[in-house]
Amino acid sequence: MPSDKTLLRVLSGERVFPPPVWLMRQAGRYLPEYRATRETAGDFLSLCYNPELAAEVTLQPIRRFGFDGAILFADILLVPQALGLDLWFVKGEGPRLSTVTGPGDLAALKGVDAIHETLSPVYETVRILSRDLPSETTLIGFAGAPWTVATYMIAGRGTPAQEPAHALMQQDRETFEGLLDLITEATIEYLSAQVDAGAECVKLFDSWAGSLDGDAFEAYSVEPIRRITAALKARHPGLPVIAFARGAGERYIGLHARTGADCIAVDQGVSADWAAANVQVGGPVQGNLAPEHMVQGGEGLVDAARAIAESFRGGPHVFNLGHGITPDADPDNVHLLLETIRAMR
Ligand code: 1CP
Repeated sequence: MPSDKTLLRVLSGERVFPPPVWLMRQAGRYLPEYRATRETAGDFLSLCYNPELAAEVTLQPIRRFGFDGAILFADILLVPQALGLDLWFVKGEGPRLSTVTGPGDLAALKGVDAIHETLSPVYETVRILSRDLPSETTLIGFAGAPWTVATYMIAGRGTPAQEPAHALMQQDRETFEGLLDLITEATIEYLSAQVDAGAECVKLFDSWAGSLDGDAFEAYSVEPIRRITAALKARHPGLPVIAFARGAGERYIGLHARTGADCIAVDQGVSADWAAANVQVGGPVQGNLAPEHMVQGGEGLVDAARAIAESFRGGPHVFNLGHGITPDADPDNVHLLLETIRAMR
């Protein structure tokens, strides 16, 4: 019997039209119910580590919009915390972490086996969701890809061009590569535990892949993603993996084969027509509406969304944004997007 989960069908290579839809950061500050639950939790990290409330905010956009995929509510920075770094959020600014800038800091991190102690509430969130989600909704687990996670661990915060991570790569390659290896191993264990708890596919977010060039892109974005994907598929045969190497540009070509991922998520830096011709030939793609449309709405949103669905309609496509929905997005525009895509024939 074919699955009623359209997202899983597309990830397995089937063409489904109109395509399944979900949005990066679909649970978040643009939703009043999210802001209320976060208030109840106290702060962002307390929300991430409270399984009942984290499951609640994951379900909120599913109830409101009926997306085809539900992404676990958590954050990519929980892994650094589980490895022993301090993590906190400064209101209006973003995350702060204690840093890894040399061999001593790397040696002081916890071993991979220790991560579950911190991360077990996340697995409980996944268990609640796999019980409570509608049967047609696919549960997506996720983690940051090693390069992106490393950029935060090295800089101690988000940085516009990831300079501190590039500097460590040049000045102390052994520490840099040791850190990437540790994150890679931890991510395999973390995602594997999410799958054991009920995640039906997983996504790796390499949000800062675009700042790596040439050989560094292959060595530090592609190769860790390939290792994680291979290890997960060995343990969980048939598990679909989505890889998002944001900013890859023309290096999206061939990325299915180079990473082993089932689906490549593309950002709005490449056109949908280009991605259909050059990336979708390798397998399913996800993307790539510019998030600004969710703020602006109107005919611009309708036209751009239709054009993207048309561009990708010849092959397997998961409709999504090119990056996360922003806090100033209007929830009514999300309704408009879903109506537009679901009315297509
Ligand atoms: O104030 C708040 O409520 C916190 C805002 C917020 C939210 C809603 C953060 C802080 N993280 C999240 C949730 C989150 N983060 C999800 C949950 C599920 C969903 O998509 O609905 C996911 C998948 C992430 C992933 C994430 N966190 C990424 C990768 C994707 C991307 O957007 O590029 C990154 C880079 C982070 C780090 C992070 N966490 C939060 C912020 C503000 C940031 C970016 C920090 C920076 O670089 O300055």
